[in-house]
Amino acid sequence: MATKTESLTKETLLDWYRELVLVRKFEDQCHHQYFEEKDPARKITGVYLHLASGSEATHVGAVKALGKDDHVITAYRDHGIAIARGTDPKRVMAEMFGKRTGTSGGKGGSMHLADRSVNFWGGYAIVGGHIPLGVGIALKEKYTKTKNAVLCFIGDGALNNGYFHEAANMAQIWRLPIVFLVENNFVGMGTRIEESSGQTQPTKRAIGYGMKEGPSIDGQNILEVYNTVKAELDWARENGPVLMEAKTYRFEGHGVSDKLYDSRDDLKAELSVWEKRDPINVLRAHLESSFKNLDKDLAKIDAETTQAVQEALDFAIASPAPDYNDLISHVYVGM
Ligand SMILES: Cc1ncc(C[n+]2csc(CCOP(=O)(O)OP(=O)(O)O)c2C)c(N)n1
Repeated sequence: MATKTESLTKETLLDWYRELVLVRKFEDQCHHQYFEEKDPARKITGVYLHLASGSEATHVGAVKALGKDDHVITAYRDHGIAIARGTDPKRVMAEMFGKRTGTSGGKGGSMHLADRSVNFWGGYAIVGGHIPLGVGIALKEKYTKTKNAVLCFIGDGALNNGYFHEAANMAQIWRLPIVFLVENNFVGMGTRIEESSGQTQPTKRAIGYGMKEGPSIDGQNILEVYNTVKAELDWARENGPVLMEAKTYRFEGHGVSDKLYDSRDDLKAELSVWEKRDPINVLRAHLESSFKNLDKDLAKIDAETTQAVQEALDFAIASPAPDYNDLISHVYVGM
């Protein structure tokens, strides 16, 4: 990898490890609450619950590369991105439960998490719909002459959506400070990239817009994600947009109710290969090869993350549901 790498302390790496584990446990709990919990009062409802287990290093590593005043926007696999950006897991869990204390007052749910206080602009269910919004945020930053940049996650499937083409072109014309990070998990719902895309190397699409073709990296390795995204954000601040790719995998189906891996031998075989590159284990192996006597630190992280998820769950369950006034508020801006 050509990117300049920063030397990272043991504390930083343990902190990232804590976040990877926290996000995995948080989503495991969401899965349980959505799917297996029989008591309606303790249930996450909704048609879909999209988990990102397997992709945590891409999400957490890229978000850690952002500066405080930078921005991030994504599609519906957004739980880990919110938590990595600093949104309290309690508010994220409350949003999953549709409670008033949630990040969007319970009106958004899993697919529409957002937290303006940390420049996390969502969470969008319409595939590709967030891409022009990300470009709009980058336009604002360029127009007001800041050096803040935008990180816009994009699924490989979303690259075929018209929103992407129009937004990418505008971003390049105006040389906007935005990194389009393609989270390539090789499938959109159950459709393989080879079946949906004439150009299966996502970064090559940049050429059609005269945009910088960014690197293609290992999305399972948080260090590589962090270092590369940081370098590309810095490039984008000065020069304009970049289209880069992190190769990663989705350990669950498209949504938790989706039994895709049970019915597709091709994907089942691929999954078993990617599971050996679980991003949590990749970072753990790096930590263990770099530092001695980590047992106590790792045990503490295990206990703390279990407790944080339990506290988030207790908070969500105990929180009030929205009432009539919530229903009629935030409908029109300025009313
Ligand atoms: C405009 C639009 N078309 C179709 C859908 C249905 N849909 C939801 S997710 C999805 C696949 C997207 O795949 P990708 O962008 O690769 O993201 P991934 O789910 O792999 O993270 C589709 C077609 C939608 N939500 N919005």
